[in-house]
Amino acid sequence: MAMPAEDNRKNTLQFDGLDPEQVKKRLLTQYPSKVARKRAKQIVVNRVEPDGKVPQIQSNVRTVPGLIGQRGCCYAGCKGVVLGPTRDIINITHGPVGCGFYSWLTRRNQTDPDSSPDGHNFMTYCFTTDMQDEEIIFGGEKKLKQAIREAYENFNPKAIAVFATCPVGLIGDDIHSVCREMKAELGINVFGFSCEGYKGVSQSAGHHIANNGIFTHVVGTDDTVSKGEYKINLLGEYNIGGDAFEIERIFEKCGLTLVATFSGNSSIDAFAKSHTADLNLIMCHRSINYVAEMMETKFGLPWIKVNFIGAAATAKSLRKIAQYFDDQRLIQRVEQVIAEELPAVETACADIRPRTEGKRAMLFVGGSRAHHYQELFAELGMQTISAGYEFAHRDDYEGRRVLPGIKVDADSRNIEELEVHPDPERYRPRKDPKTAEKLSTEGLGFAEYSGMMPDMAPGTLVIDDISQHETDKMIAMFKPDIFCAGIKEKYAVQKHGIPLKQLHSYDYGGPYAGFRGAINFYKEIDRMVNSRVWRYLKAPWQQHPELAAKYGCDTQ
Ligand code: CFM
Repeated sequence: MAMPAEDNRKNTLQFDGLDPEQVKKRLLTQYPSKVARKRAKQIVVNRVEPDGKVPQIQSNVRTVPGLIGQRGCCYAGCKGVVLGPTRDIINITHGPVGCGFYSWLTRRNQTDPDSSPDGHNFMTYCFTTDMQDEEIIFGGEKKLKQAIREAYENFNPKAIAVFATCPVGLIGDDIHSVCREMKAELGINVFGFSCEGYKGVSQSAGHHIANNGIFTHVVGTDDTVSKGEYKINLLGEYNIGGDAFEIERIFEKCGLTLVATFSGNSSIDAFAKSHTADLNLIMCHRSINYVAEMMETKFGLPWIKVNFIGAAATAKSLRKIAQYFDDQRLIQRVEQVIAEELPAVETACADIRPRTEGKRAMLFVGGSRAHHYQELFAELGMQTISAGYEFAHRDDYEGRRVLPGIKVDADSRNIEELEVHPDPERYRPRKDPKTAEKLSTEGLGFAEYSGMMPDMAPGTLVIDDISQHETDKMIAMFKPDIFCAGIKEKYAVQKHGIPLKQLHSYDYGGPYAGFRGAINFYKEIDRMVNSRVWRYLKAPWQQHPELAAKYGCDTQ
């Protein structure tokens, strides 16, 4: 295809004549020496060796107290991220009302209730036990039981999940025994997650706990095989701004049968039979790789990494799926879909690219998008000069090749690793070893993810768990054309006169996945980086000379 998604990554980055090591030093100068030493391991000047090896970056460690970071909590990762997007499980937050309320409908994970026969959609309700002093002192199990019964009587759901917040862990409520008791009483699936906010160092711990729970209590509970050819699951796609709808449209056009998505636009029945599919596709490696690994061990279902952010990446991922099924009909159909979809993308890109070419982006978000969205910027001819994750692990930066060398520390040891064995009856490798080997040598890449850093230009700065201080410094030094992060960062960054694109919520826009999503993103970025509004911004002292002040970025 015509779009040169790779060309930005070839040249070593020049930081406006500054040596990137120098830039790193400047980021650290104001820290006390102990903090500077720690942060130095989390700020890395990228280098890519010919075999794809990159320097080591420290990640998934505690944030230094006092630094303003971007992270969320374990409960947010479990309830909000992984389980939240499933429309027909009632998710009860066991805790004070704020945890439930502020994690309710704030993530823009969309769903289509009409695609379930019963039309259930509980996402529009906020369920919480609303713990009070009395429960904190005398225990909250009684109130939790009441809440479960009440939810069941009012809504008649197929399943209820319970999420523990910080105080639940502190007072020692046994949510799992309550769930077992309620499961027996009500005759529906009731299960709990010990995802107290303080566990682990970020929401990443919550992802793992959610993966364990959904695998133990739901996956494999229904052996019904879906009708249709080429059965796949999509893992780590949460339908933010309608992304999953666009991906589903493309799958359908290609003739692929989507058994389950974990967990955008999903239902519990789909999870229950997801083990009957023939291939797992991982979109967001960070949040869901555990489910893919466990399904492979227990049911023999292999996984490959895909990326539907970026038109070229979407085409590449579709070709990988077709390569896996190794069926001429599918291969042709996929090629036909790509040929049908690309012209509109190319037209949009050709129109916009002259206005975005050469502009510079910084991306600091989550555990996968800081990587995926570099594709879309590259298609626009823009360079990512610095990027980092909030809570990803070394494998998301450096690739899974580093997995054996990752140190297990006290914080990661807190999160249970399930022991999984092949299912005596249902374990079924989908490819014989010879075919699997052949597909691997042809470049299919089973269970492989090479991470963000090998895809970034040498000399770019990779910053893990960036602080607000470092954000301000980076902006002051380089004045990027766009900064990508979330709502917490948005207005602080925009006060520098730099537009901020929210890559979590999409600023009420999207979808950005797939072919149509790419077009939406090009238009949005064009609008943002070429807007004149920033030039009209005047600080009070610029209009009233009696005031003496300077922009923070001019004093750095
Ligand atoms: Fe995966 Fe996500 Fe992300 Fe994530 Fe998230 Fe999100 Fe994200 Mo916000 S699951 S790691 S915990 S792609 S909510 S849909 S945007 S930080 S980069």
